[in-house]
Amino acid sequence: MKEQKRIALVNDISGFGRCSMTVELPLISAMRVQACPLPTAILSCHTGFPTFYIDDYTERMRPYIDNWEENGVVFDGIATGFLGSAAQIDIVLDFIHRFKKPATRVIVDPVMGDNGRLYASYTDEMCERMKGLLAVADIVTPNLTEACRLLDREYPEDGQLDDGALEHMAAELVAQGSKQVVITGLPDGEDLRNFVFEAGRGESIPVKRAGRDRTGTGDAFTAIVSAGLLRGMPLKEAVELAARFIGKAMRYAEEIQLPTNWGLPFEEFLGDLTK
Ligand code: PXL
Repeated sequence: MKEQKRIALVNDISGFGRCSMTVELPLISAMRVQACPLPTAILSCHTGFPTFYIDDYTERMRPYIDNWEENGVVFDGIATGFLGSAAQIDIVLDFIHRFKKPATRVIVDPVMGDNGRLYASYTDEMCERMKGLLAVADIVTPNLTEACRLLDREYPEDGQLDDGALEHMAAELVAQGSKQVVITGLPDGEDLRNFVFEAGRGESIPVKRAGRDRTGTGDAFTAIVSAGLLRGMPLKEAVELAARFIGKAMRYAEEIQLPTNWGLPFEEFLGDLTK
């Protein structure tokens, strides 16, 4: 019998700047997976703007989740992203305990920082709680900054690590609970690579750098990989699809001179994901 997969998305809704939920929803829908938002906060613009209005949703998350349970909603996947406080991480852990069935894939993108620095909102307590989230994850997708912090390691000054070192890090992350790890957006000379680790082995997948770093690329990456996995794609194939899609949107963003905090003009390329 044909069936459609369904994923819960735990992330914020930022009205302008194309990150988190507003990126995940269209990309996952384009990949024919049903996407169900569980908002963590509502922002006018994401935090990469000079000012933003933020409505923290922590207090409303529990009754929202209770109602999903009352209605018997079931998910094939749960993907977590930007979380605003330690209390919120506890709520997400409880949500996963209640909704994770044996076949549910839990994808944790530990959105904590970039370029060797944690986001201003990220406290030590949140870092410790995030480690608890790794323990219930099937797949984690940190960038190098996040992987280093989760393992209490120094960020390498130039951001460069060889595959041997990455394999050690990924194995240590797997020891914290997940089965698959992708360390994303690694600087590789002039270009980038993603490091995919599963079944005890790691592999670098090179990617051509396509312009300046911009907001929302990590969210697009996790969205495409999550939907790909739910649709039965091997992890490496899902990572390659994500990297190709993001590269195309990044090149177009440079062509139309889009400010980096306006995110990815992914709307132009949604058809690539529907194929
Ligand atoms: O793309 C990660 C992200 C998610 N959510 C909010 C953000 C950012 C990055 O700046 O500000 C609110």
